[in-house]
Parts: sequence; C-alpha cells; structure tokens
Amino acid sequence: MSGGREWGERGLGEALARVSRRGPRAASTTLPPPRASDWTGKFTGRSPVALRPRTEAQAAAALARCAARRLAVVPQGGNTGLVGGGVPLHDEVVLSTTRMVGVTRVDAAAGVVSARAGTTLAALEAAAAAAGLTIPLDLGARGTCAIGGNVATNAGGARVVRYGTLRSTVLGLDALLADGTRLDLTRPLRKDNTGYDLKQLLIGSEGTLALITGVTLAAPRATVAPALAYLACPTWAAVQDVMGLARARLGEALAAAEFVDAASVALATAHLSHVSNPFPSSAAPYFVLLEAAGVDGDHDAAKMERLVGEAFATGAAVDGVASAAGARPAALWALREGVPVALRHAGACYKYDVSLAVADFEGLVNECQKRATAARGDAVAVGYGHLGDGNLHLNVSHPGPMDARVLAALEPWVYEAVAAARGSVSAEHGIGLAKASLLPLSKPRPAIDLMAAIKVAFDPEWVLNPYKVLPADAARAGAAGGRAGAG
Ligand code: FAD
Ligand code: 2HG
Ligand code: ZN
Repeated sequence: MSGGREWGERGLGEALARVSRRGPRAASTTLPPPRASDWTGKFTGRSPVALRPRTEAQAAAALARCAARRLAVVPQGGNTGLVGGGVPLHDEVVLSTTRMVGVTRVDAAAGVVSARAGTTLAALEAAAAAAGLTIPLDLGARGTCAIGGNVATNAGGARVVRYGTLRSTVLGLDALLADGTRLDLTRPLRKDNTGYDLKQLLIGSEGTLALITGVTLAAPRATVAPALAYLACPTWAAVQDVMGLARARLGEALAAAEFVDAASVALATAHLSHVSNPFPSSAAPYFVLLEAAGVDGDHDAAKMERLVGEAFATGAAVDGVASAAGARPAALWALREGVPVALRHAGACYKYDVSLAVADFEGLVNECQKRATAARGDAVAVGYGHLGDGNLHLNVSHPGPMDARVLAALEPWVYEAVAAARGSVSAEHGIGLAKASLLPLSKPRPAIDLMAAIKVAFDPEWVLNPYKVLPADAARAGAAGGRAGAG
C-alpha cells in the first residue's frame, strides 16, 4: 500500500497509536499529494498521517499525544506556502487546520474581526465586507490559504504598501504550545505595553513555535470604488518615477503598487486563457499597476487621472489605461496575479522572493537572465512584484524539468548578490525548508543563536516543524541544548 491516511477527530487516537507503535520512521505508508507536497511541486516529503481536528480541544489533545510520544508535527493550513514550510519531510505528523474554520467575531464599530485558524482568507474578507470592513491582507492564494497560515508566514501581498505587514494589524492570537498547552494572547488591544510581545514572535514563526488556532485582526473600513491605472514604462528609471508620483499624488489613497515586466506578461498570456495583454503591441519593458482607494471614489479617480496625465507628460509612461471609479477591474489584477500561476504551468521554475532597493531590481533581473541564458538558451528570467514594498519576485522559467546547470548558474549567486546589496533573501514568503541554510545571509550569528534559544523556550523537545527555518547547525545545537536543559 502506498497511500497514507487522513484522520478526523474520531480516528485520532487510533492513528497516533499506530504511528507510535511502529515508530514514525518504520511507517510503511506516506500521504499522497497534496499534503506531503507543496503547491509548486518542488518539495515532497513523507508522512504516514494527517490529523484534521475540528476543535481546539482536539488539536490540543493531538499535540499532547504527539509530544508524549516525541512525534514531530508539521502544522499545515492551506498548503499554499512557497518555501516548503508546511511539507512533512521525515515522517512527521501533519496537523492540518482545514476543519478548524469559522469567523467568530465581526465588530464593525471597533474595526475588529476574529477567525479560527483554518478559515480561508477569502471567507474572512467576505465576512468583513458584509459588515463594511476589509481585511488588511490580500494575495492571489486567497481562496485556499488559511488565516492561521497567513499569520504563521507573516504574509505580505498587495496591501502592504497601505496597511503594512500583518505584524502591524494582528491584535490577538490564540495558540497551542508543542505539548498542547493553550497560550491565550487574545485580548484585542491596540495598545498593550506589558513586556515582551509573544504574539509578535508567533507571527512569521512558520509553525516552529506553536500552532496558531485563532486570529484577531484590526480590520479597517472597506474603501469605496477603487480606481486603477496600468501604465507602460519605457525604462526602469521611469518605473521609479511613476512610483514617486503615486506616493506624492495619491497619498493615503494609495492601495496597491505592483509591477510586471514584459517577460512576465508574455508568460501569463501564453499560459493562462483568462489573462490578456492590455497593450499587445507595446514594446515597453515594464508595466505598473496602481490602485487608489479612499472614502470618496470620484475624488480618487480624479487623482488617478491627474497622475496618469502627469506620467504621460513627463515621459514616465508611454501607454496607459485608467479605470474610472468602479469595481476592482478584474482583468488587470488577473494579469498580475496570474504570473506565479503561469510559471507553475510553464515547466521548471527557480523562485526568488527578495527585498532590495528598487533601483537595483533591473540590474539583478538582467544579470540573472544573462546567467540563465549561458546555462540554457530557453531559460527566461521574469521580474515582477510588490513595487511599493521593494519586494522583487525574480523567477527563472524553462520548459521541462529542473536543470542542474541552470540551478548552478543561479545559486548561490543570486542570494549572495542580494546579501551584498544588504537585501533580504526572503521578503515575504518566509524561510521554511527552502532557505534555512541561507538564514546567515540575512541575519547575524548572534541573532540566529537567539532564534534557536527562543525555539527551545517554546518547544524544548524540538517537535514542532523541526527541519524548518533554522539552519541545521543552529538546529542541532538548539535541539541538543533544549533536551539537556529539559533534563
Ligand atoms: P501553509 O502553506 O499551510 O503553511 C505555511 C507555513 O505556516 C508552514 O511553515 C506551516 O507549518 C505554517 N503554518 C500553517 N498554519 C499554521 C498554524 N495554524 N499555526 C502555526 N503554523 C502554521 N505569500 C505572500 O506573502 N504574498 C503573496 O502575494 C503571495 N501570493 C501567493 C500567490 C499564490 C498563487 C500562491 C500559491 C502563494 C502565494 N503566497 C504569497 C504564499 C502563501 O500563500 C502564503 O505564504 C500564505 O500565507 C500561506 O498560508 P497557508 O495557509 O497556505 O499556509
Ligand atoms: C505574488 O506576489 C506571490 O504573486 C507569488 O508572492 C510570487 O511565486 C512568486 O514568485
Ligand atoms: Zn508576492
């Protein structure tokens, strides 16, 4: 038999008893995708069992039983993560939140919403919208990713330019420690200076410190009638000029500032039938997507139109469309959000999610293209991302399976180049499995040692997502120290 099993709450005891009777490594079965693989298909591991508790009490019981048997556990939400953080590697138990769903509070007057961890981002946005609020986070995986997973990854997305990252909008968290003990950090206070902020440690901890079971967010009033502009820019300097104009002219109404390059547009239109190119004959190398959304739609649309006029007048844009105030124009967002989906269809994909000075984006993509082409003639480098946040999504794509020559041409060069520019090797997707060994490029050694010490404080037996985030040497030292300390 090749397929592992998924167990609901009734099978929990039996499932764990089986795994521990055989010992996790002796398990002869492994779960089929999607639970043992990630969305990109790049990371595949092994797990004999996925637990899908329906209640927090069942999740706590599952954790307690796993801890008692020293079984490693991988928390999993929607499994849309892009760095392999939710993938079991060596027979860890998968603890999925997909049944722990439901919006538990929508307080329009206070601007606060709460939900259980497995609630999808789309479901949370729908509940907030019904009360005239909006969720300060939006990303292409909204229909599948879970709010617990979003917080665990400190997900970025298209609204950071306006609302900041989740760190600034999470008001409360409910969580379970590795042994099932509840950590109640749920007081939804906007101000709370009572010492160390443990909830901030859990945000972005990628399942290594605790299982997040509930999330409370500050939800701003829904804005009305976003106005959109899509501008074709003749140079990278022009892109930066448009960004400057957007900040200056849209001010607080600026709701999104994204960019795609011509290679991204070609890829998305080639692979996705629902995506079209607004300027099929344009020779422009870059396109900027701006959204303005405030409290007065007509005013925002007027500001956007003035911005577009100014961009044309200064030569920062050579083509453009500006939508009047109205529904969020789906076609332009489909183009931008379609790029990672098209990359998944196109064949092999080498994915780099980095932060660096916007001025340096073009040079990095061009150098990447040179290196990729030298390794393989049909490899294409595409650059797109969150312009307003200094977050470049640099991907290299070619038909067929991954090619060791391309990989060798790109890594570690790309990460070293980002580190040399004092950028971050992970802007928004996290560290997970993919980048654990790269952490020293973005964090000094004392910081990594402190991270390992924090891991031990939360999870002395090192059973929560043990192969993720920390580099192997820090993990080994931390795990050994933790066990010794735990006596
Ligand atoms: P999972 O993939 O299930 O898990 C991710 C990590 O969090 C793992 O380490 C897991 O162990 C941990 N985890 C999950 N749930 C919990 C929990 N309840 N408690 C503790 N740990 C937990 N990301 C961005 O930042 N910005 C984007 O714009 C963006 N766009 C995307 C577009 C597409 C098409 C796709 C496929 C992905 C995109 N992502 C983006 C990546 C991904 O959607 C985010 O990282 C998302 O927050 C992951 O949520 P999830 O529920 O799928 O988590
Ligand atoms: C996006 O912004 C996502 O579209 C995915 O963060 C980026 O896969 C990528 O490169
Ligand atoms: Zn992104």
